[in-house]
Amino acid sequence: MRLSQYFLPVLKENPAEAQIVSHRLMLRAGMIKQASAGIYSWLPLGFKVLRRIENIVHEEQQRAGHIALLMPTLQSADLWRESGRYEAYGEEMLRITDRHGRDMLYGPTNEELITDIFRSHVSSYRDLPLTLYHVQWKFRDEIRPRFGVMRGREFLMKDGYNFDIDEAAARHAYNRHLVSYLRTYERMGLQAIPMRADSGPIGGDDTHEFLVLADTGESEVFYDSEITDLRFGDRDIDYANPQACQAVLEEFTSRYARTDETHDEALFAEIPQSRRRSARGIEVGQIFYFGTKYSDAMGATVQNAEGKPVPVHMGSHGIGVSRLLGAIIEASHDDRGIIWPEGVTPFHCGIVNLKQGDEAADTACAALYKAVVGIGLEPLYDDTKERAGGKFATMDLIGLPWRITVGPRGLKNGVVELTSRRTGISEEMPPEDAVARLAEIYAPHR
Ligand code: 5CA
Repeated sequence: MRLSQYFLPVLKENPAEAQIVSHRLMLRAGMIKQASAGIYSWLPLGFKVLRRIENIVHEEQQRAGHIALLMPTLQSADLWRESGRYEAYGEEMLRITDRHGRDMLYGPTNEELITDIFRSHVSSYRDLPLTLYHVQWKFRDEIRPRFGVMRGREFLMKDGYNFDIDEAAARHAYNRHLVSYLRTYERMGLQAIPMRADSGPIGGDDTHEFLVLADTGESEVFYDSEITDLRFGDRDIDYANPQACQAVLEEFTSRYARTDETHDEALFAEIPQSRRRSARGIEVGQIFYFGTKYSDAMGATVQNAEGKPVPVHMGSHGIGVSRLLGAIIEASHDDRGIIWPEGVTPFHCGIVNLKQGDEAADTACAALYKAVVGIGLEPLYDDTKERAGGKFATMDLIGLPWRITVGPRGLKNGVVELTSRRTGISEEMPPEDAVARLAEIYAPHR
């Protein structure tokens, strides 16, 4: 993409309404625009990152054997009356009446709708296990929407639902989700720590939240510092193997890590003092096992091997897709702007032409652009007439992890400059070497 042809409405000034750095930087980098309280338009740069995050979520869900579908945003109140949650959900549910006077709602979550799909089409244990998921907009009429996309009213969530014959199979589904979430967040350059939590209006008694540590996080958390040394890495896990998934769950949940709702002072005190931490965190996902809560209420049964009808065991599993943009920026920025991890960056590199209109520089930039596209990467080429300082400031603000700077002086010696946004280190090299380096850097992210 050439910047002169793109739509990147960056702001020079800090917007007064933004209280935390991610909100400020998303507005300044022209990624989002507030449409009304807690509801945002996604401008091209923000939309690109949102799609990258969503794609990683899809890839990792499918790797774990989960199946994508798409349910609507508007739901009938009748299903929620069956589960008993229509009244219980409270003020956060946006209730709507259609022209025929029918009660509808904008879905805050989808347990009822998915259970209805399941009971209409599945009747035998032979069709299990089954995990269905979608990535869809949700609406929760939060009393205090704030911090931009972090606590929105309309937000994008991946929500998945498992259906299993018994508790053991459902626990495997829970563990499988935990493993796939660890992989998902690490691909986005994040460390998200599973912590024992409270299940709230979703229900059930087994639940973990995934938290990214950040001073601006809304959750208070308590943990054993040893947990921050754990990495999932690129292990090749067999998701169909219950023992393998259980072992990962044990590795990542055996140390103390809890949100304030489930915090236990006595247990916490058993950790050596030097390892006790209390901090703040951003909740980027949550997994639940709730057994037969919804299948009992809504009559979702299957015939077991003996031909007897039994209620299915279920869980639900959510990832805050739009919130993740804020969480990644909170974890990865400096005073000049965002620093995107390679896995989610909107463009793979920036190309800065120091002297637009200079024939050698223009030709070299055009050739570089072609070469970067040729290896399957997306560059953002600043071909505007802006002075060099302004071009650098924009690139730093929008946070592309790599920048290639092209100027007449370097070209005389046959070199361009490759700069890392994270370290600030620049290296001179021939243009073809810079392209080869980018290919190497991005190889693990394909
Ligand atoms: N049905 C379950 C799992 S699918 C569920 O709704 N879980 S949840 O309530 O924990 O939401 C899942 C994730 O959505 C949360 O972990 C959080 O990352 C994100 N989320 C929840 N509320 C908001 C909000 N108001 N703004 C942005 N993201 C949110």
